[in-house]
Amino acid sequence: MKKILIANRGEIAIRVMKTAKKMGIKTVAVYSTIDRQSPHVKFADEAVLIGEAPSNKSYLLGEKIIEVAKKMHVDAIHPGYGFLSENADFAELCEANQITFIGPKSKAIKIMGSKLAAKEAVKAYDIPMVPGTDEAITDIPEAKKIANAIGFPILIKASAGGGGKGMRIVENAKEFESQMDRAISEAINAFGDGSVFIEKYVATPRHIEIQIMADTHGNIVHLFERECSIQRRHQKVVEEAPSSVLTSSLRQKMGEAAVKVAKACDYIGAGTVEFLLDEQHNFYFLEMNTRLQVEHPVTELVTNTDLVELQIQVARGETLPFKQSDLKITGHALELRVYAEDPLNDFLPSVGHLDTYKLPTGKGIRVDNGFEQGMDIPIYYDPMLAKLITYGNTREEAIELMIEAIAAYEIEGVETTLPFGTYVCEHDAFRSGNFDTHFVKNHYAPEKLIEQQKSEARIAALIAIKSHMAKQKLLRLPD
Ligand code: MV4
Repeated sequence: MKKILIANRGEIAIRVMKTAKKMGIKTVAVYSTIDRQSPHVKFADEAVLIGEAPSNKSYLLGEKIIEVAKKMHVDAIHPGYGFLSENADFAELCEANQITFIGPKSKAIKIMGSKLAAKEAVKAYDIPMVPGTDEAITDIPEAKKIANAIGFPILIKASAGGGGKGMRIVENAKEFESQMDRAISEAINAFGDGSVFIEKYVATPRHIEIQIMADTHGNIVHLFERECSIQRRHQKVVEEAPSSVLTSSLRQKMGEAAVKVAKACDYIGAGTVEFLLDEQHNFYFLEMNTRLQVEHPVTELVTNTDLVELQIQVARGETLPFKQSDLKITGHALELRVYAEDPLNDFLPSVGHLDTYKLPTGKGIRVDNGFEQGMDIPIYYDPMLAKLITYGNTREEAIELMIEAIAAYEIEGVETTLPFGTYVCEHDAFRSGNFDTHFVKNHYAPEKLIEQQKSEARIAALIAIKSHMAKQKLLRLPD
């Protein structure tokens, strides 16, 4: 593999190119008109304009990207996350054109893209799943009987959904029919597929996901968990590894279950198996993400691996360089997604100009960044500027370092989630490890952030006055 095309933009395109360069592989960037001057274009060895700013006129144009790949004689395409990364047709199109898709086979993408197909595939593997139905509901009265047997509240989920899209909570039997009608018509509208199923609603879960890696020789390992419960409307904001609630025995059980899920769909490459963990620490398989995830760096830091390098090695047909027993967790890593969103204004996108943009540096600090000072933030794409990642010997160390790194990160011109990161890191519920997927809803309000910022400003002022007075005293000492 001498040359790869990265079918993505921003921080992840750069992240992938860094590893490619380290491995002596040439890189080709693709870009839209608005991204002409973007860092990912400058970072690549070669770059090709593929279309207009809207994603469906550039980064989502699979055929156009294949055409560029052929013209540039690339051996493989890395899709990053989002865009074409979980598009089974695109994976197939790559292979049909003798270009390696750095990811799983289209069959695995297809299975996991359908929640019902995923349940069907893992059925024979003894994977714990939330009580519910495992076929599309066609008979509503029959489904209501099942719902009554499971007990309310229940959750209706769209088979074609995922990542929280197409879900509906039903509190009691009275609402069942009307909610079911709505869920089906929403699923038809959103996904063109009205298949829905029901599950018992797990009210206060943690979201724990397991990173897996599989080669083409039948070896599958897991690289332990990431705790992703700190999210807002299904958008993760803070992630960490390891989770402070898993015992080593639970970790091993969840890891083994994740490996079985990968086996069930003949998985190849890097993948993530999502679980819910309830208050009694029962875990349930939710879905599998068939891509490299945004939050992969926390796993890299605690396992001392390079997941992109492993993806490329596997895509070249190499055997995984380690066995399960070679892997262990060392230290603790935290990731904050730095979005150009205003935490004081309902996290609305705060697009604009980056008047000042300076990254924090230092031991234990990693920034996976896609932006630079002087840039405008395009309105067309996800407003994530960077990921701020810290690593320490302990969770406390990683949290303290995160607070320091946020303070050293200089951004002027747009509002960002940096202050929200400080808020989370200083919150007792987060620090104690005692939180669930409702953390933001339960513990965050803009007023609290303002209050925290005021009290920090007061403390800073007090420290300044104290040190000023101390100096005055020293100066006065001679009299
Ligand atoms: C659930 C659930 C409770 N009970 N399923 C949301 C994303 C998708 N992967 C599945 N999700 C959920 N499924 C049952 N049976 C709660 C969620 C959920 C959630 C899961 C992980 C992280 C954040 C979440 C936020 C709200 C709901």
